[in-house]
Amino acid sequence: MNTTAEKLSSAELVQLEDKYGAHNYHPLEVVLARGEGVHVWDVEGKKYYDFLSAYSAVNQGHCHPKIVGAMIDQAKTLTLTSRAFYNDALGPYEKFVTEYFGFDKVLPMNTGAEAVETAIKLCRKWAYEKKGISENAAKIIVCSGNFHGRTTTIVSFSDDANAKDNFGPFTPGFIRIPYNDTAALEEALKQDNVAGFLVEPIQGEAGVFVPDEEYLAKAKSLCAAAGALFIADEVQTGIARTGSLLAVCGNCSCGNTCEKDPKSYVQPDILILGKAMSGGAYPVSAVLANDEIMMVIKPGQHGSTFGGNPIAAKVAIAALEVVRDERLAENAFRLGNIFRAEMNRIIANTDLVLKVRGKGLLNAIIVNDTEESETAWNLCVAMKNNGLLAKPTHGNIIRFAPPLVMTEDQLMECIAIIEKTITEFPK
Ligand code: IF1
Repeated sequence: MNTTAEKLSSAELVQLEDKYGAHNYHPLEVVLARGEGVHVWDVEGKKYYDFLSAYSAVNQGHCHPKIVGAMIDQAKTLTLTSRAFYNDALGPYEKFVTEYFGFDKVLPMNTGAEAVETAIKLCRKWAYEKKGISENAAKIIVCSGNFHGRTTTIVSFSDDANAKDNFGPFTPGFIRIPYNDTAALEEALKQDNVAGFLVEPIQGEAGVFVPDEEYLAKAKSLCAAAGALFIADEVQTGIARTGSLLAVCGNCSCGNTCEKDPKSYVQPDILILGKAMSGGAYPVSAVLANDEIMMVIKPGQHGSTFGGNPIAAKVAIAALEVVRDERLAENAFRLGNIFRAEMNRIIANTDLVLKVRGKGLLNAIIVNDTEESETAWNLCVAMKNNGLLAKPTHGNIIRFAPPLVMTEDQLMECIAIIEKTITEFPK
């Protein structure tokens, strides 16, 4: 087989992955070859609406020309220096990103899981050196149903058997409490040696679970009172996805972590970002904190060969400028309200879907069947055939997360596809 000259079919490409790749995913059977804005095309040229956005990494739309342009320019100039030397892109990026999110310092990494690991290390070091917790005793509170990535330490505090089983021995030092439960948090914070509380402002993998309105603010104030760090994992919820720049901005869609609505903005002690930091063009993640926390890390104590490389720096600036210039938070806020209203209208006329929930353009529908059933999967296959790509999570939940550059007309077209699929779905 000539892999360069010959154009392979979708079926052949699926076979190649099956034969030569580890089977650590179960993809929907569609092989994508091109993307632009809210659309992707498969190998045979069929066009789809992308309603997953690479798990919210492609918030700015596929192949955004400004982001791709920044990447190409920098790729031709200087790609990697390592942090053994300074480079001319990192400093300007660090100034930009810290001002953008309102923190003193940033620690640049590449993937979401690495940024979560960074936050855990930072929290522990702070606890030993500033809070005076005795060596190796620090504990971090986490939530049941959490998803923070795939490293050994991160799966150590997961309660998802599939993510965790037979990957032990596990890293100790975590206390797990129910999500959206401030009484449980208050109780856990009474334990000795608590260094911090790591939380997703909306639980993604758990099925887009939006906590009560007051939850994050209450959690932050409980942490502050107990002298524990409030650590927000916004890898999935951040960068305008939920209708505000960050999910911790609450209901303010102004696009900044501003003080315009200080009632609703809950500033984390440590903020974790990834995915859409680059608009999906490049792996870029970041940990943000103020000096009294970030400065506990000294040279040689943490880092990454690629973290903060010149391409990442230029790509992230472009991607965050797109979010601001194109007012993506506001668009996600507005379209999200329309989407849920339309879903509720559809739900009123069908037994197949029980509920829609979410915030901004991070939403999910609950399919009226068991977690073990194939119904949600089959619905996704039918939507794919009708030209829209989404993926089930936890069996009976379908996540809907289109790129935030979508127009209202496009959204209405997508809603028509979803409605048609549900209406025509065999009972
Ligand atoms: C996969 C879900 C999304 C995350 C939060 C850290 C990370 C993630 C809150 C790690 C990653 C992913 C990874 C992706 C599936 C996915 C996901 F279904 F699991 F919940 F987005 F919806 N914190 N989320 O959501 O980031 O190391 O992957 O860059 O394929 O496992 P990463």
